[in-house]
Amino acid sequence: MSKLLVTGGAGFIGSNFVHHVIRHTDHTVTVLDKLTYAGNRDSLAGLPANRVELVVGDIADATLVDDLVGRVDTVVHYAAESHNDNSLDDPRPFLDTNIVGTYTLLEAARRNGTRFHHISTDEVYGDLELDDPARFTEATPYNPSSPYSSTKAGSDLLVRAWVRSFGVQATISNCSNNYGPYQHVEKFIPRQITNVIRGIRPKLYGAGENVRDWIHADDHSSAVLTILDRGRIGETYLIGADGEKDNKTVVELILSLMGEPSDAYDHVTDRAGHDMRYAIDSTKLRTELGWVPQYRDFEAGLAATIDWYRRNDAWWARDKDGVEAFYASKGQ
Ligand code: NAD
Ligand code: TDX
Repeated sequence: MSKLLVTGGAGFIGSNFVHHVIRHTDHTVTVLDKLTYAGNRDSLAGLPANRVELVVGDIADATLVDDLVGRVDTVVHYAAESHNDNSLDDPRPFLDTNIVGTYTLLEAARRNGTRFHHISTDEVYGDLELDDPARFTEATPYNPSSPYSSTKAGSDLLVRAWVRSFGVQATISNCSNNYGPYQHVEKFIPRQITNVIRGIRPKLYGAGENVRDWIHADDHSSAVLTILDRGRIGETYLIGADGEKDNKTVVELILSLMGEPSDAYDHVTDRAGHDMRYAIDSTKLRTELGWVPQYRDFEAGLAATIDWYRRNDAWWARDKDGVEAFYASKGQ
């Protein structure tokens, strides 16, 4: 049994990880989360109080972080400003949380000798052409495009430097696009599902040819547990489940699963600097650590996600109007 500190555990992937840990291990979890617009304490509702504690605070608060890190065996660092569109509007919080926050956690892990796992994204590698046979591997050079992905790249490099210079016991994972329950309605899949529920037409940026490599959040969680169990210190592991789909295909699938005509969507203003394609080669994680994804049927996973949003209107309704007003102001 281990004591975990999960930063950002009230966000989308962090809360899915906390649910996964409670279901599949006997670890206890302290969540450190600032509860920004993206954090929601209701995402942790129903979890056992003797195993999950929520501390509301900032990962850049050195005193708080040092105290919490000193009380656990392992830090799993999910907290971040995570949305590309927001980073184009106001990059500053991305620097504060993704760079300074990660630095603050690393210093605490260094002082306390605590095992550290850093959660990152495939976006640090930039993008691929649609017809490129290549996929990202651990050896792909960093080439981030947006303020979001550049701050995630910076945070990854800080982790590598703290391993090399100070001997911090850290691993890194870079995962592809996640879908599943508890994802904020600003993101692509929940935005379109909740649009259809509200009678709003889904909104596709540009031509909708951009490709994302979808993985269920629960598979991301099992991969992270595998790395915590068997990962080699100082190593990076790419996490992906061979789920490449273009955005147009995903919107059309959402519409048809929800009983609407599959062409009932609008093309809107494209994202500035919009990455064309992400694709992960997760051979290292699969062959060295023996990880296998469980959600192999995207359509079934998407149908279950649609069902979750239909049943949990109260979880997302508070955010919907504000998000749509923000996008409308940008012609999106
Ligand atoms: P999210 O925006 O849903 O959640 C982020 C959480 O971090 C929120 O609960 C928020 O309140 C918290 N937070 C933000 N700033 C904080 C601060 N200064 N101190 C403490 N807590 C703070 O994000 P997500 O989609 O769940 O992403 C989680 C992590 O996974 C991020 O590091 C992201 O880069 C990475 N990632 C995401 C995806 C994806 O598809 N969403 C894919 C690969 C990697
Ligand atoms: O309304 C929309 N219409 C649309 O066409 C929105 C919100 C998005 N899109 C497109 C943009 C992307 O090509 O859909 C794709 C997915 O968009 P997002 O959900 O914003 O995700 P993305 O920018 O790919 O980044 C996500 O995956 C990698 C997460 O938000 C990041 O945190 C993670 O690092």
